[in-house]
Order: sequence, then structure tokens, then C-alpha cells
Amino acid sequence: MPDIKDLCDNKKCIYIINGPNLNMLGKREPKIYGKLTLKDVERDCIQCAGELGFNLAFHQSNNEAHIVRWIQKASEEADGIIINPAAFTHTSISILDALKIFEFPIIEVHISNPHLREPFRHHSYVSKVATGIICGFGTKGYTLALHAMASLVYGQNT
Ligand code: CA2
Repeated sequence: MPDIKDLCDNKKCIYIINGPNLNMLGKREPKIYGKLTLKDVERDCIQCAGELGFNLAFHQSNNEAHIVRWIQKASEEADGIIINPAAFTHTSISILDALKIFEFPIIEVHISNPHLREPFRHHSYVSKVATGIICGFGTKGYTLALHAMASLVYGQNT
């Protein structure tokens, strides 16, 4: 019996989830996070996802509960999660627990390289369940993650 989602649309669905303060991208701290706004990043991801044959849901929240809810929704309808949990990377067991339920690839993205920064950024709860991690490539890390996701979900290099 085919899944209801496959009957409506047989494209793979990828969720990109962003954590707190990433709505400030391009507006503050350009030396660390670059000049592009989150809207610019979303536009680039929509284009890249289209080229890779994905449907894309792109979210940002400053609220941990919203992020947990999106991960739970992804468990019902997504084929992969790309997540930059921002500061929740280093603190959130509830995001880790939500991700543990997700059965498909998870790619953790960081714009900066947290390992070159303060010691409190060196530990990530999300890395415990991430299939792979991309960090230190600026906002380009998101489209790099989409390409990596394509090779994971289609089982080939694209
Ligand atoms: O490098 C990353 O992507 C981080 O996830 C960004 C988080 C930080 O807590 C992590 O350690 C590494 C912070 C996001 C804050 O984003 C801002 C963007 C522009 C201006 C101010 C904050």
C-alpha cells in the first residue's frame, strides 16, 4: 500500500531547521556569520533543492519547543533533516531526544567552525545522532548539506 504522501507527490522532502538568533544573519556579526540574510540562504536552498529534485521546508525559530515540534513533524513526512540548532546545539537534550526518533539522515550544519571558538561551543548534543556534520564553510554549508543529503537519500554522488 503506497504512502499517502507518495500518491500526492513522489519527490523526497527535506526539512531545514534553524535555531535561535539565525534570523539575525546578515544584520549583525558579518565577520563570523557572513553577509547573507536568512531569506537569502532560504532562496539559495530552494533553488538548490529544486535542482536536486527535493521538496523543501525551511524553518527558523528562537523557541526550542517549536524546533522539537518541527522535528516531530519531519518524522511523519520528511526523508531527511538538515539542522543548524545554533546555541541549542550545546544545550538541548530535548532536541537530541526528538532527533533520536527520526529514522532518516540528519545533517548538522554550522556556519562557523565551533571548534575554533570558545570551549563551550566544542560539545554538540546533536552530533551524537547526526549522520554527518558540515561546519566552517559559511552559509554555503547549507547547499553543501543539500548535496550531501542527495547522495545519502538517492544513494549516489550528485
Ligand atoms: O556557526 C553556527 O552556525 C552556530 O550554530 C551559530 C550559533 C552558535 O551558538 C553556534 O555555536 C554555532 C549562533 C547563531 C547566532 O546567529 C547570529 C547571526 C547573526 C548575528 C548574530 C547571531
